[in-house]
Amino acid sequence: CLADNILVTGGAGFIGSTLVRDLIEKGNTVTVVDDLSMGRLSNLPESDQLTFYQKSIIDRKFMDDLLIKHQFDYIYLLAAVASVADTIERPEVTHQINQDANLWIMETLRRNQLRPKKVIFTSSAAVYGDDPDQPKSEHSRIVPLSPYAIDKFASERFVIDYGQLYGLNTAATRFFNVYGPRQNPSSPYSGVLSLITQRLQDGQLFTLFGDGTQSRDFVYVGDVVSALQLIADTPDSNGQVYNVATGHSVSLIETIRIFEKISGDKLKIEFAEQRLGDIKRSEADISKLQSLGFEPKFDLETGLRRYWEFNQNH
Ligand code: UD2
Repeated sequence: CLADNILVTGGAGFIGSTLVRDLIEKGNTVTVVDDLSMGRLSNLPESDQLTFYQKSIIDRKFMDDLLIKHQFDYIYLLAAVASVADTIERPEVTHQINQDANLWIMETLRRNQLRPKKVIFTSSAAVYGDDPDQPKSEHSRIVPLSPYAIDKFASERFVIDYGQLYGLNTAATRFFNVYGPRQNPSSPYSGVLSLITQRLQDGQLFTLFGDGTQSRDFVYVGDVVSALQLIADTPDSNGQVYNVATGHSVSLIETIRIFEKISGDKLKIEFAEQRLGDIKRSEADISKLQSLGFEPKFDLETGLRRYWEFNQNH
């Protein structure tokens, strides 16, 4: 998709900014809307191909004007309150961001007969809840257990059904545990690998909730960004939802061991009670994404090494 005109909501965040950087390197023109609640301006590159608006996606007038003015070729919907805990604290406020704002964007496209080549909504493995069946395929049971998961699932359906009902090209992704450079470790609910990285660097105590045998399908952000663009560029993805992961889960203890090997440091661990609602194991079946030609390029060790080296240099 050379030299396309692309919108990324949440483009200053961890995953969004990695996508934006890649899209710009490929010669595209990119517009980012981000309220900088979790994202950072410093995540974004200096580029005359980039336009940045510090705005919330709940600003309907702003989003209308933007969508009508720019007539984007591709729209990536990444803006969200990404902390599950935050959505449990403030369900109504976060609902406006995680669901209503996305619905409004689809409405604006419909009412103005705007026809991007693809609209991609980014959802989460949270929609699978704590159902113990593993690995999770896109047909697995949906068990949303938090406002976050409910809004993610509803937005997925809205975006995909708008495609079917009103002739828009849409698709959705369900991210598993994404990690890598620029992940923000500022909240206790930030991705565990960003917290471990920080603890390895500052020598402080890392609190491990549970016994460390819980496992996750950790996927490197570079692979996530490749998957997003593959889905955007594949006509067959219309109306489809895809797990984005590696297809392999690794226990937290094993992950820490790999990280210690890479960093050459020993992580200081204190054990604490397992987190309420914590899932024992999370692993994806990625065969649907593989059928589009996707293969993850970074196994956990390779990805962690990249992540570690990035942090040493920044
Ligand atoms: C992930 C998503 C979350 C939601 C959920 C759905 C991230 C960052 N979070 O939560 O948004 O989609 O999946 O299932 O991707 N842990 C510690 N110490 C810490 C922090 C975490 O031991 O300081 C443990 C935690 O209890 C869990 C594991 O590490 O067992 C992973 O935690 P996480 O918050 O990175 O991700 P997860 O899978 O709970």
